[in-house]
Amino acid sequence: MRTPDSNLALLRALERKILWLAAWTIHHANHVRPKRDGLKVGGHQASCASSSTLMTALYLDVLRPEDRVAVKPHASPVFHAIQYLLGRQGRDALERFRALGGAQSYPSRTKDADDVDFSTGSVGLGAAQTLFASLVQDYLRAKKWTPDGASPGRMIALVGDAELDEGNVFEALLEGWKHDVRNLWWIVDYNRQSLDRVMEDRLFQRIDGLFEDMGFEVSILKWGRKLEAAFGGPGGPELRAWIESCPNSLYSALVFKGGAGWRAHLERDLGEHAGVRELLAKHDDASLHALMTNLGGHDLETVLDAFHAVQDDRPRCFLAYTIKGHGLPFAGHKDNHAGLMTPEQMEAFRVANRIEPGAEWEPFAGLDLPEDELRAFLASVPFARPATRRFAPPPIPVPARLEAPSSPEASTQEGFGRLLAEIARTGGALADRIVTASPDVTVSTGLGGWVNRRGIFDRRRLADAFREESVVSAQRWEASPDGQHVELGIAENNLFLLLSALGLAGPLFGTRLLPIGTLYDPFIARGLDALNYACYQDARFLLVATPSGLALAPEGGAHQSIAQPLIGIGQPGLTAFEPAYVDELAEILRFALEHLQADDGGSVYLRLSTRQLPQPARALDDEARRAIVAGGYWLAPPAPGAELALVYQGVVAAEALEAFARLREDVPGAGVLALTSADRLHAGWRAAQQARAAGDAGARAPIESLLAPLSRDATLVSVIDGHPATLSWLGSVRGQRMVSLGVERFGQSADVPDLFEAHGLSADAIVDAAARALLDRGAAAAGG
Ligand SMILES: Cc1ncc(C[n+]2csc(CCOP(=O)(O)OP(=O)(O)O)c2C)c(N)n1
Ligand SMILES: [Mg+2]
Repeated sequence: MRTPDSNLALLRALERKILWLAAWTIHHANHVRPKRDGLKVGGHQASCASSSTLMTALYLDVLRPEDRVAVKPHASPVFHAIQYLLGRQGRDALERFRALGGAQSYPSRTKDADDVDFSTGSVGLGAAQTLFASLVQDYLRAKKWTPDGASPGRMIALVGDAELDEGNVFEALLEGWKHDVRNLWWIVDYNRQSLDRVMEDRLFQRIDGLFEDMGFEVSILKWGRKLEAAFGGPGGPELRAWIESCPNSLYSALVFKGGAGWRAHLERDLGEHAGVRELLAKHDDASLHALMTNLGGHDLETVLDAFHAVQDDRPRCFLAYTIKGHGLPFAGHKDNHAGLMTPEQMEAFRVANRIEPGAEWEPFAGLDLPEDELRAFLASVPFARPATRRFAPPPIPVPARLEAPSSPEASTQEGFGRLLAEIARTGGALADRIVTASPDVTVSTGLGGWVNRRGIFDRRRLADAFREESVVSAQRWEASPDGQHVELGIAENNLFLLLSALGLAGPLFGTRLLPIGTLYDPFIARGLDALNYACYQDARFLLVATPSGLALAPEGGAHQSIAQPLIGIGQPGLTAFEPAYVDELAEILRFALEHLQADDGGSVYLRLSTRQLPQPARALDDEARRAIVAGGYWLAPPAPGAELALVYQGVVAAEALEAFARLREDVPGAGVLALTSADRLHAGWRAAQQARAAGDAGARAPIESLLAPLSRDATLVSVIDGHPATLSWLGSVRGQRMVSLGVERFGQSADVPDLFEAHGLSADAIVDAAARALLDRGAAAAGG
């Protein structure tokens, strides 16, 4: 449906206002608000200017409440300006742009008070996020988990052209094609400038072809109405040929120079054409400049027509030609990315907008339309219709115990597979709302049993050809809209972005999902920024990383993860566990499924292993279960005042226990501390310190209680199949001597005994380390 002409005038006025407010917000933060640290506050006036027409069209005419948008990071002030006009953002937040509690530098779901659908900031991720959100919407619709009759929202990314340099964008596009995603719009703000430079001229052909190959319908918004009209008039064909062949860098330079620059070039290159001379004579410098910069992405009608022309749910790419800094003094200048208007330039811009001094924040100052008309229009825009845009569905109940068939020897990976298969078998709401995903490592990470029961998700129904042909296989891979496993190609970025979208299904679409993603532990590093992004948005998911560490042995050094436990500690929004035994895992998995759903919860990372360990024959009581979730317990309790404790996390339990058996005679009273989560214990320790600092003298952390039975000058020997710094902080809890064993250099192909010996994780190495520490301490005591 075309936008009525009566609305166009209002939209044009508001478009100007939005650019003003965005530029003023940045200016105010940099030049008006008092500063304390001498740092430039920043903000991107040029990036805002190139997006302001596109965003005006979207938010004030095209979007419906069910649509979801990832706004180009550097257009954050434009977004906030629009929200301000719609009455959804306070002036105070704009005045505090980039200050504590104010509007964020880049749109943030969790930190901004207005209605951000997807956080952006790390370029490329927001775009890919919309693609996976559309897959999640399809998943929910296939299961009829969206409200009856509700039309699907469009998942829209407004991206800078340089975002298309990020590899994760292409990984996502290919995956989106495989999953036949729908209702996805990517709008490229094609200003042909990145941070450092002006782009290659022929790039758009690549972009165009690429999107078409990936199943997108591409609309190129190249020329505005004025230019189109000029092309049809005298000198039009020559002008068109000239501008079509004008290199991006020259075009940008002339945009910066303005009317006189255009005239000089056009006279020199096309002056022999009478039509062109006639055309030039019709325009003064200002109007010639306006004509030559009338690109599609700055022409409101062109943009609106393109958006409104879409009648189907095919994925769309709009390549909107724009000018970085359009309408501002540094338009087109190659160095404008971080450029700020000077106070003098801002003053001239204020005058040009007919805004009185002191009225800079007034929503309607300087507009030549009646304020009540503007207000009435803003109140009536479709996007502003009262509607829930952030849902809070109730939690899915998690049973008090998760159980699975046990065996005397097992790996945590097997245990995970069995627990999940058991949930699948039992059924019920919990089983129905779990959705799993894996980047081509479904079976090798233990999800085979789950997939056999719950099937693969696909919008179409696809038979398993191997099964139909009676080829024997343990795996059943039928795909259908009922399936609950999303099989991805090998791209860890995609896994994390899908988990992020699945983990936002509750707030975005009103139906809670419990996403579980599996991958090999070392390859967390491949998608780390996307994982960080998912956590930053407070998406909730369970990450199961297996196998891990040297213990995956023959696969070799590039597969043996080392630093991942430190990621587990260091990553906000993600709680890391590394259990050794399946009964611990069962309790942790139960906790995780609740933690994903708790208001003050978060995502969970389980570092699991393929190494089989003898399982303890024990029944865990409530206290033991609580301790496992809190992060640790004494597997062999120390005598009061003991001089030595062995501390382990994960699969090195076997080596720690063997070392303990050998040390026990010489060091009676020593204990073995089993840790399931250095991350939880560390967080608890910091929280207790902070609580005490805040006056709660009785605050005590679980790790402080755990270490309390030991002598003050006891020695702790820790061991982990990962970086030793994961546990080395334990020595500071009570000021005890600490020896931390772990992995500090790359491994290689070998078996577990050889690797553990080479890296000092064997029982021998643990005994040696303990003996040496005790000797050193004795010597120090004798000397002192
Ligand atoms: C992953 C990542 N790398 C680098 C940056 C720093 N950076 C911010 S914007 C930008 C260039 C953006 O250019 P473009 O996407 O074309 O945006 P626009 O021209 O619209 O400002 C870069 C390199 C970032 N934000 N994220
Ligand atoms: Mg750009």
